[in-house]
Amino acid sequence: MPHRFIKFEETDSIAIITLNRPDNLNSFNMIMAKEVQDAFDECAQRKTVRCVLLTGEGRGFCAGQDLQEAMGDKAPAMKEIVEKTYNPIILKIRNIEKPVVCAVNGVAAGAGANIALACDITVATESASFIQAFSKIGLVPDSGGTYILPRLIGMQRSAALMMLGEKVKAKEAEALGMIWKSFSDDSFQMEVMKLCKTLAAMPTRGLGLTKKLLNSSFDNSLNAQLVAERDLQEEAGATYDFKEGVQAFIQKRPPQFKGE
Ligand code: T3D
Repeated sequence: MPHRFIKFEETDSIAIITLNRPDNLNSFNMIMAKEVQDAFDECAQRKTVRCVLLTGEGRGFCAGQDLQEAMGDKAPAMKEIVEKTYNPIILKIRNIEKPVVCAVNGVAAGAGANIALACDITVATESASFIQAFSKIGLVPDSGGTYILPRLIGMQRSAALMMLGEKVKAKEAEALGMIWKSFSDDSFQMEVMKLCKTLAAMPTRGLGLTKKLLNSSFDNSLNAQLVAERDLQEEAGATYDFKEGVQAFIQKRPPQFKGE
């Protein structure tokens, strides 16, 4: 299906979703949001997809909500925007049982920042930055920001970033533990593809189950989490890739995982 505001391609088992409204720093309108949601559904369904990469076209990653659309005559209610745009995107990112990499290629502001932080492994180019821009226009952080950011960097830092709305450069985001790594602008594309290729060649079912465990980690007691690990270990142990991993280890050869 043709897309208006995203690019969607699959290469070497990696699905690449590129936000594609560069003139507005890839800010979200309702159509782009629906296209992103559909793309995640497609990634979940396609067996060939073993890693999802989310990135942006041009000099920005995403400037959050398209404020022109949000303030226009035909603007939906704010509650509807959040419910139909951002909440489903965050849930699809967290619930897809495949690794989701976010390559932050430039500024990530407002909902754009929190979508980036909701991904499993977020990397950024050195010139990129993160801004909890909501406070600057009198809004509260959405897109799971108040849930995810404190879990990444703690309450004090989250409160300061969310109240002050200051820009955090990629290197600082890495040092704070907000993202996995930052790379030089020159090596960024190469490093991103290297990371995605590595993930796409790994035991996808095991990674998906790991993600499920991480999703429940902060809300579970230790007892409940131990039970969840036991149950999902049984599932992982029944996969083709587990058998292949052990065989390859014993035979001292590289494993050939199928993602099954
Ligand atoms: O209904 C609801 O609103 C609820 C949902 C809320 C979720 C949210 O995400 S709220 C937060 C919305 N986002 C922002 O407040 C960020 C607004 N943008 C900025 O503060 C700045 O653009 C940046 C700091 C991100 C980048 O600054 P800079 O100087 O690099 O770029 P710029 O010149 O400001 O922007 C470039 C163009 O993109 C410009 O258009 P022009 O003048 O070249 O025609 C600018 O208007 C446009 N743009 C940037 N952000 C948005 C946008 N257009 C629409 N919506 C945007 N969010």
